[in-house]
Amino acid sequence: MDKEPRIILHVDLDSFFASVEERLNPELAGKAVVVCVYSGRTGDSGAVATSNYKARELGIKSGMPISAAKRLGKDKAVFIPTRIGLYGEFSERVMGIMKAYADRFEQVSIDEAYLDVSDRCDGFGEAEGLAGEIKKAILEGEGLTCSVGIGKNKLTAKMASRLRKPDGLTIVPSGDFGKIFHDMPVKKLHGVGDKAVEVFERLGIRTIGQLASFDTNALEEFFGKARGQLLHNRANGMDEEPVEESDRQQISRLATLKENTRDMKAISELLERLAEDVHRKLAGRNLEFRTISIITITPRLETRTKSRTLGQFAADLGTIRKHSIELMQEFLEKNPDEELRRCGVRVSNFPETEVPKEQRTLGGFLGKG
Ligand code: TTP
Ligand code: MG
Repeated sequence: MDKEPRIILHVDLDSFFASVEERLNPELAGKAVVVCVYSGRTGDSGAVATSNYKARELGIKSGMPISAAKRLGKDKAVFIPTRIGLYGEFSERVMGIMKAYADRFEQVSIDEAYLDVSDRCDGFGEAEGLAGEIKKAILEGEGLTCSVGIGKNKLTAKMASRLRKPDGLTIVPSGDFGKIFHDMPVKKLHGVGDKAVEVFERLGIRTIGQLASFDTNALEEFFGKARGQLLHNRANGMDEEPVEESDRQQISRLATLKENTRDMKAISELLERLAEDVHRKLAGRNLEFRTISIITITPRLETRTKSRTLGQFAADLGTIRKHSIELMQEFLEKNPDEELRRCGVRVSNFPETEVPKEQRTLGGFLGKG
């Protein structure tokens, strides 16, 4: 089946925590600002959550120990502690603004989201205009700038948004992925982590272009069939992941793991509990479902969903349990560098739900999630 061409936007707020602080405190204007997670009792233990672009010029970056950042920013930068609740409120309002511009909307972390605008835009030119409107609405509404990437899939849009920051707007026309990203280090390919990079180094793969033209069979040998194929596709700019709506009619339960982990035993214990909770709610409302999803949240609060649509309606606990565990195994296999902080189970696609027309056009992607 031919798939409809898609137009996807990826929106990412610029130096988010620092920008909120600047927005609320005019005294910070023009200064290098570093927002810190102070972890211990001693003065400077902890890490930098983010820094504004002025502080980045001094070499201060996310994840750096506060003590190291203070050496670089001595007398030049302002150091402030995080106020997570506040950023959450800004995030919710910004997501609300963006959502209004999308046919399908998926929030991926506290400051980024994917918008599928294929139905409302006729071509990338129109999408560029829409992106300009979104940037203006966020700036006027909340006083924050963002960077937008436009591409034919989530992968391209995400990588495009990073090309020009802050306050950028970048289109990667269909067919240009190779041209634009060919010479970039392979670690810049979204979804490639440190472990994969180690293997690539041994194979002599340094750039995205080299990975794109590397023998697929050899990749499959080193990474397993699914992951090898995925890496090959992604290096060639291919990605069919749908923009997953997060607010369809659904029943879901999320919980936090005892510690950040990718240990399937610990994760499945939690999934079993969540599956039972979801099943109880489902039975309470006397509903059947056709789509089952797992939700994964990394220590950095990146949220992803993996879904599967069944051939027929189901309502039993065994089905929820089986598919959520299988989906999780697939997720961990495809993301060998990710640990989980939280995870969740969700059922949706109930019989009485009118499936909106635009979701039906996604039929070809459902189930692959
Ligand atoms: P990012 O979008 O990765 O970073 P950013 O918005 O600060 O900067 P950029 O302009 O490059 O997008 O992350 C969003 C927020 O998440 C960031 O403002 C603070 C928080 N965060 C951490 O707390 N720790 C981290 O290591 C990172 C990368 C982000
Ligand atoms: Mg950001």
